[in-house]
Amino acid sequence: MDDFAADPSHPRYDSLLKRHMLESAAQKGMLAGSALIAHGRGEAYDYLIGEQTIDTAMNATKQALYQLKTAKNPVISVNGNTTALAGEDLMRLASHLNCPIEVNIFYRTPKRMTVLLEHLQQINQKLELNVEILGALPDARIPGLEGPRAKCCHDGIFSSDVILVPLEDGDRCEALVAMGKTVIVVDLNPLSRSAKMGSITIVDEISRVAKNLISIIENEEEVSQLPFDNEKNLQLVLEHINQSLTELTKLTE
Ligand code: PTJ
Repeated sequence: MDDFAADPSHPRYDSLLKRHMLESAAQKGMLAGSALIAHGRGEAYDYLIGEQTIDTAMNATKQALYQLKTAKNPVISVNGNTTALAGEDLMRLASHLNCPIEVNIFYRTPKRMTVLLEHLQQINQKLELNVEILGALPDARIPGLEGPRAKCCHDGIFSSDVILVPLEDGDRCEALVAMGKTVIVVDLNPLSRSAKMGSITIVDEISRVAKNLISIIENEEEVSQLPFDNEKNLQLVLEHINQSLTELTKLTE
């Protein structure tokens, strides 16, 4: 990758690579000013989770995939950080699901929208995909939200019954749930408003989630609907963090 100097044998290689991907995306104008702060918060939670997909996150991932596969109008909503870290895999996922991907950002500027839309279009060409990329011409609004963050596309987010919204803001997540949608959140912070508001919350790092979804689909692994309680799911994540911290405390005694 361009000027990335870290060696794959470095123990923190994955983390350094993600930071570099975000730095490159920032230079291209894809990211919000606070994108790296948001990533840092995610990294802190990931450290506590053990930088791995824990069982309850994999279970939520499979339930999410079941919902996406059986939806009438599924859609994948992406922001700056998500596009930078998992753009290619989410485009592959959209292609498998035959659904649109919509650029929908919190800190909306025409310049960022253009750069993000172009970036996804380049992925379409590079991977020879034909994914419908929405967001350039918003023609609907999410009810209950003020300002530019309410903007969306009628044929994408507005009409969707199941929506995958990684790293989403709590207010918008709440507004999407109020529209009656099944809202699939990806957020490393199990205590965030979005995590609590979502119908299914995958507490895992977005690039790992995207890779897991692709691997389940490409290995033709069956996913079936099982009873899913999001509060219980978040409780299990907190118990995992608690357990990890208890074990770490023992090590320092
Ligand atoms: O591109 P925009 O304008 O839509 O802006 C995107 C950000 C992420 C900057 C914006 O939505 C924002 O400020 O988000 P918050 O409110 O900081 O929330 C981001 C949440 O995502 C936090 O709870 C983080 O813990 C979590 N998070 C950060 N990086 C990751 C993550 N979750 C999963 N994978 C990550 N890589």
